[in-house]
Amino acid sequence: MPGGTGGAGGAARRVLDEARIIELPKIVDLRGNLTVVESSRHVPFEIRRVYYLYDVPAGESRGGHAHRELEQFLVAASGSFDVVLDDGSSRKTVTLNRPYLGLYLPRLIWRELVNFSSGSVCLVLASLPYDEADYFRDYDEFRTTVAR
Ligand code: T46
Repeated sequence: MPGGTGGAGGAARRVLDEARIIELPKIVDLRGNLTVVESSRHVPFEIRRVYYLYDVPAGESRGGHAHRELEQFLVAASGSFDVVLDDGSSRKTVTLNRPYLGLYLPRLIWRELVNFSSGSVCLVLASLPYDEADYFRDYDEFRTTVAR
């Protein structure tokens, strides 16, 4: 991710604050625990797509982009990783390491996933089908757009 400014608040700051941890139901059982996610109930959008990242080699990162409309919910279904978030003026890092805690990401947040532990799995619930046109893959373009 390019160098950030950690700058002042304003509207862009509030976008970053919308990114938050949501605790999911955890049904404890001697046979093993169970966590459930229902569309528009436990996450604040209708789930239209599910994908997952796994077998991430040590030292590799994922993401490095933002979305125009897509909302997502990230869960460390196994292991752990860090999510570096940037709304164009502020930056924060969230560690995911519990399968019952997910990170809600609204639109217009630049994200990078780093520090994957061995064997980790990142489960992603998404509000829209895959669409390459929804991506900002250039940080300067993203920053210019959100500054408007
Ligand atoms: C995000 C992080 C956590 C598809 O064909 N369908 C899909 O649903 C997705 C997500 C990707 N792809 C293809 C597009 C690329 O050719 O898979 C390839 C890798 O995609 P990408 O570079 O976007 O993968 P990541 O892991 O860098 O990013 C993905 C999501 O795109 C992104 O929204 O937040 O996971």
